[in-house]
Amino acid sequence: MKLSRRNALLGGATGLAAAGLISGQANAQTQAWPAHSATIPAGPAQPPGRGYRPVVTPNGATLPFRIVDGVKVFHLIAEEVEHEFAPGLNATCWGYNGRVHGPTIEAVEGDRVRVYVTNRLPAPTTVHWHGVILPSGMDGVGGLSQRSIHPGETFVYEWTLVQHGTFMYHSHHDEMTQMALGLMGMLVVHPRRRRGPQPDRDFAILLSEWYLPAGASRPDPNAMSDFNILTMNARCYPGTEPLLVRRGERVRIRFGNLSAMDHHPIHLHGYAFRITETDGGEIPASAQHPDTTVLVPTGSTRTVEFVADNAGDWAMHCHMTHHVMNQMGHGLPNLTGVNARRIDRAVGQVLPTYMTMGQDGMGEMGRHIGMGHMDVPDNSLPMVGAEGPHDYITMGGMFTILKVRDQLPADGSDPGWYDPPEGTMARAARTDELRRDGIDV
Ligand SMILES: [Cu+2]
Repeated sequence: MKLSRRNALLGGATGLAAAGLISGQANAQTQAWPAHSATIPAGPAQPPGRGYRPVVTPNGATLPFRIVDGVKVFHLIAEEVEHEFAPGLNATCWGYNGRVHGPTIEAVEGDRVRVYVTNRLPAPTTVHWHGVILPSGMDGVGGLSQRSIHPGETFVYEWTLVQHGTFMYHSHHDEMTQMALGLMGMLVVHPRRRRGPQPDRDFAILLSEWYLPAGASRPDPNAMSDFNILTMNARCYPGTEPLLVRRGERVRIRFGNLSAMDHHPIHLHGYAFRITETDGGEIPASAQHPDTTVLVPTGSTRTVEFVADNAGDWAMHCHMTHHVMNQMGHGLPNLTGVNARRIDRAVGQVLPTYMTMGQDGMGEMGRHIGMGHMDVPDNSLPMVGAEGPHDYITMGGMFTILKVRDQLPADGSDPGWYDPPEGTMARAARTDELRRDGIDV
């Protein structure tokens, strides 16, 4: 079994070369590709986690599998799912196995995988394995590589993983609708042979965007620009789970982006990381570069690594400021700088709770809503944030927190907020300091 699979792999690569598909300039680079996939040891299928550090999908899950005659067998069920984006904001979405997004599929290079896909949606669907090298007929593009899976049907996909890295899966039938409703997930393939230092923490985060008008119960797939729910693993802040790391640990974060229309520059505070791979493969060490923001184009994955030697609560978020807002009404008039005292008084006579907002920006919006000063529709989230340890956090959407601590609770629970050591936190300046340093306020 082991041998024949390996032979099949070798045969496949040789066949490609013989057919002239891998030819052209015989430089080191082009030669390296077929050679690489041809030398993958097709080892025995191992139980989950054996031989690799399992990926953690914050707010998500990993798809279980069973091993049948050396093949890893998975079962995805496409179905309607009641999904919570954050406490107070729910919608009827489409997902897999009761989750939005679907659970992360995890396997090892050289594994033979068989994925059953059952369609419990009211519409036909398919599953495409994004970035994965496989036979054309397993590629999951509705109409092109297969006929679509009708409601009630179960299809089977099967291939051998000839690469390692970070990939994704998603519907490739009526893409605009089905991906906007949530039909996507991450697919992680670990190298068969250990390459470089193993990460102590390995996270997978899938970025996506939705349009859910305040009070609506289903995302609107027809939106083209006005996305108002920006998510990491289908959750928006304050619904995103923090990433917990012990100080000194080596951290890998795999970002995927299957947003309809947007790329996301994800910025991490407190660190410089190296961008180590894309869904096309590993970036050679000589070409990796340090950065603090990684642009994750839609339809791509980017993996970053760093050693978490800087304790603290570190923001990690999309740097597009409209992507760290929740349910922003983009059609609002600009009220910045407006004196609303007179209008507040006039409207207040007929609507006692009325208060004009936005003259000084949006930062206070979430807090006012939280305090009940402002009526919002049921099932809606304020534009911004949540109470933080020191003040209100004025970001929502594609925002989460990396919590690096010397010690973490043994049960994996949230360690709470970071307590900065004496003398290491910004504070109000004292008069004697201002005088000493010649600052005239
Ligand atoms: Cu963004």
